[in-house]
Amino acid sequence: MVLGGAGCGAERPSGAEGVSETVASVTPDLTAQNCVQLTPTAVLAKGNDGNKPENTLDDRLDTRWSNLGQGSWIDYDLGTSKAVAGATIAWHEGNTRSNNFAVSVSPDGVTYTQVYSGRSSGTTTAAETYTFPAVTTRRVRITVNGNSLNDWASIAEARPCAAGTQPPPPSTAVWRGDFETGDLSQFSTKESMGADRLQVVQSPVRQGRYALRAEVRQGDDPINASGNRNELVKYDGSSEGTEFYYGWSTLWPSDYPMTPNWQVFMQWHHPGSSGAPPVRFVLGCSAADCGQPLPDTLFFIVDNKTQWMMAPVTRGVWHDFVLHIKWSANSSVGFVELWYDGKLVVPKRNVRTLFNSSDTNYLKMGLYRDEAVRPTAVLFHDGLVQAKTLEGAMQPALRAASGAVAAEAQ
Ligand SMILES: [Ca+2]
Repeated sequence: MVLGGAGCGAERPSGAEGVSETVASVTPDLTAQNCVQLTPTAVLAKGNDGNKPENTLDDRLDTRWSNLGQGSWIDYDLGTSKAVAGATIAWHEGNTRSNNFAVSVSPDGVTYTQVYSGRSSGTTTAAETYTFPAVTTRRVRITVNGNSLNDWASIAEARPCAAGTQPPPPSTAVWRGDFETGDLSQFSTKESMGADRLQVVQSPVRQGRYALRAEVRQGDDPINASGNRNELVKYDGSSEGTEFYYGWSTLWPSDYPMTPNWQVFMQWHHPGSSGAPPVRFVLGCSAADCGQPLPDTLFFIVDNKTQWMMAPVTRGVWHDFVLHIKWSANSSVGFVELWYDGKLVVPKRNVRTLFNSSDTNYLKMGLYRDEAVRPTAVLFHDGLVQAKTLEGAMQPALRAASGAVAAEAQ
């Protein structure tokens, strides 16, 4: 570990004063790999035991901030909004214990968006750099949820890391299904009983001018298969080794019939025609399947295992989803990560996302439900985007909350 900063004046070039000052202001404070360090203008923390938060900015590994308790946080103010893509942290006693922590960002010190969660290696007292997709933010907060030995949060040094100097690409979207064409032409095909079942409407909308109104009546069976459905299909290239972020929003109107039967509103289907799809979002579960009727519960199911469930679903308001997924038939290669209504609800988790490595899954959006459901149901989808980055798939509200630059081009 080599510390720079104080005492490194000799490293400054001896040229014009203006140049010298500029270089001095960006001299790294601590040695860290894969991190262009940003220098905070202020730091505060949720408590301390006498080891103050300022100690994480003094270029010394023998001083630290410490506070007892899961959920202890330390918060760095960059003074102005900057593009941030990571945090580098030298953990106190980092070679003897692994810390469970999260990084969140905020434009205003009020609203925070989690951008990273994980564990330190537990093998070094040197700084470790943890990266995440670039966001523009003023504050960077590290929240420590205990370590492998106790509930102390103890950090010797830490810095936010700048995003690369390259500007972000104008758009990371690889495909949009946001209905802004005013029709269904963004999709590959549809499985529908007729034009009245899958309609592009101008109200309600979540994004832009148009959204999808999907209706299913009992008996709707356009492909002579199990269940009732009207769904749009997109062949989106979900093949072995590919990785995408999908963002979209769904609205269940206030009169939506909540029944304890499965109702799939978004799925990625395998090439075969039989069996449940490998990735699906489902509303509701029967007593036969879940032990008790769960009529208003959301399920995120991958490889036939529930990854996340949430209840109750609030009807009458838009709900925002962002799914980060790597497609693989290898359960240690494939992964999912999910945000719901702006919050990370499934941290990145390895799981099999393709049934076979030769499969290419395809996306289906609409409504597909147990044929036992009697009432006619109408729901709305909007803003579907498939992107290479989190920022590219974030809904406007989430993007604003995170302070990310709205670099998406229509
Ligand atoms: Ca739209």
